[in-house]
Amino acid sequence: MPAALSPIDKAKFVAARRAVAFVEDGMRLGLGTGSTAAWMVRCLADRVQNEGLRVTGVPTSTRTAELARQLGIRITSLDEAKWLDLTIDGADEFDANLALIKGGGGALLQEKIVATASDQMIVITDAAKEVAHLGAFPLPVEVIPFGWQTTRALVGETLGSLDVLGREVTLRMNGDRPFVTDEGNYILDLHLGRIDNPRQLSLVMNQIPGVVENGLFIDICDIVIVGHGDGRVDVR
Ligand code: ABF
Repeated sequence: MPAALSPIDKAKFVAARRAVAFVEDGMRLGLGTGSTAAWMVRCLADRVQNEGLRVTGVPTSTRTAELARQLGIRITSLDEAKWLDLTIDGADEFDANLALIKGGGGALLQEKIVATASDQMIVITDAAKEVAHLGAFPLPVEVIPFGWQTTRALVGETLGSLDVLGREVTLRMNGDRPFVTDEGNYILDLHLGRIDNPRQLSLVMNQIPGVVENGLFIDICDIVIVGHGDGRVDVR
């Protein structure tokens, strides 16, 4: 374990290290995005270097691809890999049903495609991500730039039709310009506070013209590993 980690970094590190223990020689892996997933890539690289573990990784963002390359992990495309044995990724929230909100890092589209194309998904988190109800974290919705303001209005109307009223829908910014995803799309953040029916909301959101994908992961995550600042790890 790296020396002098802050409690939150130790929590992320121990969760990442526990997840990497599930990796077997020859696996095709989905490599997640975010600070916890970055610890996973580092721990995986250690096993590759020290044990000669042979794995092929499909990154879920350019920043994960760059980190994996730097650390000597063989990477390929999802089209090349076709199907994956295991995806390990972070999350912004998870509930008792292992439903997730993801996309705070802006990579939800590739993350959901890669996680869905995997036999198993392990989410690595810290205790602060556990919630009774999803929604305190703003729900990211990826939209194409064409007509995004109309799409935002339709999202608001759709929320109204679901009696999710008076909630703010904001365009995610990067400084004074819109945040742009690896696919060149924009992200709307839905400040809902609480999502009572995440499955329904996820299905309805993706019917809106202009919406590409949303950050609700329903029935995708198989295992959640929760790290703690004292070094403890819970596997759910
Ligand atoms: C990524 O991990 C995103 O979907 C999610 O927003 C992020 C969580 O980041 P961190 O691990 O830094 O809290 O998969």
